Amino acid sequence: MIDLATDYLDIDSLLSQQELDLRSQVRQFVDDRIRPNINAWYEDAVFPQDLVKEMGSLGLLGMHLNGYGCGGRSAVEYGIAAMELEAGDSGIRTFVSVQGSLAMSAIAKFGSEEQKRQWLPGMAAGELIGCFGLTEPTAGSDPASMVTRAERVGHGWVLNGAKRWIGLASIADVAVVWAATDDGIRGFVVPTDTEGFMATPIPDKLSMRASIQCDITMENVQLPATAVLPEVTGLRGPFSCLNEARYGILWGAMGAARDAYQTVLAYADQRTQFGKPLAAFQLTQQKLVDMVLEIQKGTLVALQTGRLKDSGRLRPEQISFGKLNNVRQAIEICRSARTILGGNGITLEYSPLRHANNLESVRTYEGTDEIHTLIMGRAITGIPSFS
Ligand code: TGC
Repeated sequence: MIDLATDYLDIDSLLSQQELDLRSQVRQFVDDRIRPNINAWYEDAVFPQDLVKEMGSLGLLGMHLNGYGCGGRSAVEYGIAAMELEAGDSGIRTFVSVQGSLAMSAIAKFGSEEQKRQWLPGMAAGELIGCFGLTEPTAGSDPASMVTRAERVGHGWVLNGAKRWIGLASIADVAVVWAATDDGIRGFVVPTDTEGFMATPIPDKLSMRASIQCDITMENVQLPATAVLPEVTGLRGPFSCLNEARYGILWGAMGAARDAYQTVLAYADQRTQFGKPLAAFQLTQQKLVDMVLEIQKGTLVALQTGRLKDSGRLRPEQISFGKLNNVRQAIEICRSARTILGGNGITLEYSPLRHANNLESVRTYEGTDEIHTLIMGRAITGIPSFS
């Protein structure tokens, strides 16, 4: 019999045995390796780099890509993994997204055979770390206004510019950097030890503390002709990679929400006030029910989005639906969960406020709430409001 507290609509019955097995495997990894340590990593602002190879061994890096040591998993399987990882912490899921959906997918989609052979197997194994440089100090929602430039010099290229909020850049071996050229925006595969390339972690974050986000500066970074991603010109390149990352996020956010809900469901059962458990109060039950409604709806949105993706029918505008809805609802769920915890909810002992703080980054990167609203508005009305 299904447990209504954990799976009210029996969504598990929509998953295959292979999908359920993968979920169990990633959930076990999160229970064993992330949950016991996450509070210390968050408090100390540490990204657990020693987990990278373990995640590679589990097949979590570039898991939805084919060949070159990648997992060849379905979009739904990738989403399920993102959900379990983000139930642990958004910072860990972010690493998997940046590595697999951004850096690796850019090389897999648009790279030369030589670039794929050079980078993808090591990145899939977690032996090499990648990052993805699109956002700039003055170009966030509007990447078309980027000022980073690549000039052809002799047989190669010279890169100059700056990027900001670039996940994992200070520990990355390779950066996929998008730059304006005379022919339009192009992607470049840049080994991070190239002279003139520098990545500096952004300090004092109140969100995503168990992860690393960096400023990058590039001063006369000299690259060979073979550094350019040959198969794409224009913003379609980075946007195609953002589609992949946004897709993972709409699953991941529901993982964070689920963890917050489960935390306070247990707490409300144990914690007694006015002579009865918090769970017996009507106001608490309303909060818990609202969480179940939104987690179940959001999970169905994620699953349907994944099934569309696996059948080759998913449109970017449909990804915006899930990214906007699921992250927005997840933040509300985590904040509501915090209120059930009372004062205890402001400590790291309980996960909801950590998740809510992380989700502030998640709602901002890969397209803000506002951008996804306007993408949907354009899809519905046919009228672009940002140009
Ligand atoms: P527009 O100029 O009309 O289109 C440019 C070209 O791109 C194509 N395109 C897409 N292709 C694939 N997927 C999508 N989702 C696409 N969206 C647009 C489009 O067809 C066109 O192609 P072509 O061949 O005709 O030139 O641009 P737009 O008007 O469609 O887009 C406007 C807007 C606001 C939606 C877009 O600029 C946008 O999405 N802005 C948000 C950017 C964003 O999400 N930035 C966050 C990046 S996160 C990051 O950099 C950090 S990485 C994470 C980490 O390191 O932690």
